[in-house]
Amino acid sequence: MEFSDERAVEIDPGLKRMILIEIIFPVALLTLGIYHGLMQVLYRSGMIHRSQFLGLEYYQGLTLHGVVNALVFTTFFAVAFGYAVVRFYLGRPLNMTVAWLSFALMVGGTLMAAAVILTGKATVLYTFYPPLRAHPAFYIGLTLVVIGSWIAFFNWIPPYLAWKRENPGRKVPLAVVGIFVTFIVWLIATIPLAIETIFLLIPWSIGWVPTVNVPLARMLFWFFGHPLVYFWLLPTYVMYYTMLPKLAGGKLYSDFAGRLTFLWLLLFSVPVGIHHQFTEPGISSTWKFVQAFFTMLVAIPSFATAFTMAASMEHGARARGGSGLFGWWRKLPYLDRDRWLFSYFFAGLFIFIFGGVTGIVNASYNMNNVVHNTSWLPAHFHQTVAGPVFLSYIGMSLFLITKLTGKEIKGKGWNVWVPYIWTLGIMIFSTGLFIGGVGGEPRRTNMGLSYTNPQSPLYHVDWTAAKTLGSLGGTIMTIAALIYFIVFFATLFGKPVKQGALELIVSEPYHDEQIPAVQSFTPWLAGALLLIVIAYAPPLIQTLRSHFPGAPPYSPDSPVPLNLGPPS
Ligand code: HAS
Repeated sequence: MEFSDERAVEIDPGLKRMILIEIIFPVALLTLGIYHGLMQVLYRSGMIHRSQFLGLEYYQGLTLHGVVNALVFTTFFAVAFGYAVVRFYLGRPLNMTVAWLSFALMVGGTLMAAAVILTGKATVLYTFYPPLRAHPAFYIGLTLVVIGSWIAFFNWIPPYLAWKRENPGRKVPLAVVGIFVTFIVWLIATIPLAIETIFLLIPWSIGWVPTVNVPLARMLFWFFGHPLVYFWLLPTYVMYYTMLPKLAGGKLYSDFAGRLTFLWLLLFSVPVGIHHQFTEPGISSTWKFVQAFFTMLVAIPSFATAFTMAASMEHGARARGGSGLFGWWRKLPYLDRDRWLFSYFFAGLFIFIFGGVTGIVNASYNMNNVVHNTSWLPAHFHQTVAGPVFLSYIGMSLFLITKLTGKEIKGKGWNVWVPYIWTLGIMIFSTGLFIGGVGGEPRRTNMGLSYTNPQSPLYHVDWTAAKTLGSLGGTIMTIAALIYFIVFFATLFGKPVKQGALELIVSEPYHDEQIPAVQSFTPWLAGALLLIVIAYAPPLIQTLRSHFPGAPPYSPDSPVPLNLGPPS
C-alpha cells in the first residue's frame, strides 16, 4: 500500500487544476531540456555534430537546456508547491482570479521566451549576460514569468495573515516558513534583475541604445543569480525537513534547526553574488573578500541540514529496528516502493555532499582562480541544482500528481530506481568534468570545435576524461530521466482509483523547541537588507563610477574567426 499520511484536504477544483497544470506543463518542457543536456555531452565529446541538434545550434541548444531546466521548471514547480503548502497548512481558500492571472503571465512569458530561443533569436544562455543579445521578447517573456511568480506569492499573504490572527502565539507551520522565505528571497533577488532587463537590456535589445554597460549588467545579474540558487534549494529543504523524517520512519530531530536554516538563508543568500565575479575587473578585492566571507556563512545552514537530516534518519531507522553505531543505516527504506519518495530525497542528499564541498572550493577566493570558467563549474552545479533540487522536484511532482488525481503510480519498481540511476550518472558525469576542470578545460565549447577530437585546434589530452566520463554519465542520466518520464506520463494517463485530494507528508518534531528568535521574519529580513547594503553599495558605486566602454552585441553561434594558434 502506498505510504500515506492520511491528512488529505479537499480543495477547490480550480486550484487543483491549476497546480496540476503548473506541474505538467514544465515537466513536458523538461523532456526538451533533458534531451539537449544529452546533446551537450555528446557534442563536447565530438560524438555528434551541430546538425544533429534537432536543427539547433550548439549555444541555442545550451540556452534551451539551461532556461527550461534551471529557470522555467524550477519557477513553475516552486509556485505549484507553494500553493500546495499554503493551502494544505493554512487551510484557507485562495483567490483564484489572482491565481489564474499569475498562471497566465507565467505561461505566456514562457511561450514568448521559448519561441525566440527556438527561432535562434535568443541564444544567450540561462545567464543572458551581455554582450550576448537576445530578441526583446526573450527579456519580456522572462520578466512576465517573474511577475507571475510574484503575484502567486502576494496571493499567499492574506491567508497567512488571517492564520496568524486566528492562531495567536502558535508557531507558523515550518513548511510555510520555508516557502515564505523562498519567495522573500526571490522577491529581493528579482528586483535588480528587473532593473537590469528594463533599463539596460530591453532598450539595448530594441536598438534604442547602441551599447550596453557589461560590468554593471553582470553585477545586477549576480545580485540575482546567487540567491536564485537558494530559491531553488529552499523548496527542497522544505521537503527534507517536513517529509523526509516521516518517510524514514521517525521524527524531525529539531524543529528549531529547520527554522534557523530557513531564516539564516534569508539573511545570507543575497550579499554573496560577487563570488561569481572574483576574476572580474572593476570590483576591488576588499569587496570580493567580504562576499567570500559571507559565502562561507551561507554554507552553515547546509551543514546544519546535513546534521539534522542524518539525526532524523537515524531516529527513523532505529524506530524500524536499526541498531549499532552504523548498523542503523541498513534500516532505511532505500528501495521501499511505497515510501518511494524517500529514494528521491536520499539520493539528492548523497549527491549534495559533493556539490556542497565543491561549492566551498569555488568560494575560496584563491582556489576560485583554478576552477573559474572551467568544466569544474558545470560539475558543481549539476551536483547541486541537478542533484538534490532536481530529484526532490521531480519526486514531489509525481507525488502531487498521484495525490491530486487519485491515481496509482505506474511502474513502481522502476520508479524507485530512478534517483539511484540518476545519481550514478551524475557522479560519473561530474567526475569527468571535475578532472577536466582542474586540467583547465573551459566550461563551454565554441563553434563546433571539440576539445577531445585530435583534429581540433582546441584538442587537449588532459580533457579526455570529460569526454569519456562526461558522455557516459550524461547518457546514464538521460536513461534515468526517460524512465521517470514514462512513469510520470503513464501515471498521469492512468485511471483514478480514488477521489483526488491535496495530501502532503508531515513529520512531527522530536525536539519541538520554543525559541522566540526564529518566530518572526522581521529581524531576519531587516538584517538581510542591512547586509545587502554593506556588501553591495560600495562595489556598485565603484562600478557606476568606472567608465567602461559600452559593448556592441555579440552572437556566439555566428562564425567570427578566432585566432586559436597551433594545437598544443
Ligand atoms: Fe554554487 C557557482 C559556491 C551551493 C548552484 N553554483 C554555481 C553555479 C550554479 C550553482 C548554478 O563561491 C554556476 C553559475 C554560473 O552559471 O556561472 N555554491 C557555492 C557554495 C554553496 C553552493 C559555497 N550552488 C549551491 C547550490 C546550488 C548552486 C545549493 C543550486 C541549487 N557556487 C559557488 C561559487 C560559484 C558557484 C563560488 C561561482 C564559481 C565561479 O567561479 O564561477 C553552499 O551553499 C554549499 C553548502 C552545502 C553543503 C553540503 C551539505 C550537505 C548536505 C547533505 C548531507 C547528506 C546526508 C546523507 C545527511 C555544505 C546537506 C548522508 C548519506 C550518506 C550515504 C553518507
